[in-house]
Amino acid sequence: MKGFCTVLAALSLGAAEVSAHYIFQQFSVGSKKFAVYEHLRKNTNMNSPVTSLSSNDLRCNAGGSSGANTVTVPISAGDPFTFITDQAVYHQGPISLYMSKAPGSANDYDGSGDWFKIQDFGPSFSGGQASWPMKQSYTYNIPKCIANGEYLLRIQSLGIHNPGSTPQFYISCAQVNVTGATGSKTPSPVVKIPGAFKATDPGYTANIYNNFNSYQVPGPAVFSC
Ligand SMILES: *[C@@H]1O[C@H](CO)[C@@H](O)[C@H](O)[C@H]1NC(C)=O
Ligand SMILES: [Cu+2]
Repeated sequence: MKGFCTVLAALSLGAAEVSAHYIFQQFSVGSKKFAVYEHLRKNTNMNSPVTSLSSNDLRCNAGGSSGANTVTVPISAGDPFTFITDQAVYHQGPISLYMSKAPGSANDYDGSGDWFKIQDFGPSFSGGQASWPMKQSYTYNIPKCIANGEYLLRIQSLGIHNPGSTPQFYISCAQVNVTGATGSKTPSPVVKIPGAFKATDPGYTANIYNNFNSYQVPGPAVFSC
């Protein structure tokens, strides 16, 4: 896997400088783009993917268990936010967005509580070929019906480009303070991370190169208001 990625990176950069993986490192709220890692927890692994389904690093990546160096950003319910990478996502697979409410402040929250999924960016199919949403930015909106308060907002790119070897998780968490929400619904279904993903999930074991005509994104059903 390492070799494969290095070759890809070298090809795409065409230079001696070989970059690590794409990293979700920047966040914006509406059209306001913040400094790299200002509101995202910084990973300590150059975004070398998390591959263990039982690791706490699945929550907010290696180094992401603490928000001590991260500033929580206010966001109005219903407003758009964007996760931005340093270079476009280049591994095929789904992108998902999750939220988990901090019991107190987001800074102190390790992500051990309940998570709900608010969006999947999956493939589209045409003539037996899948097209994956591999981009440099992913935008969605904070649900209006959740409760106000501080949350971890998590993006996950699941790399399933090497069928037969372990799929890879590329993750970042933002810390957001939701205001103006109605609190009229309790998000469900919820899952724990780790725990949400199983080695038997069809969307985890899928072979994207062989008769690939449908896909079920791993994790819980998407919650919507
Ligand atoms: C979150 O918003 C509430 C309501 O405006 C405010 O009282 C609280 O201080 C905010 N928390 C942070 C970390 O900004
Ligand atoms: Cu890779």
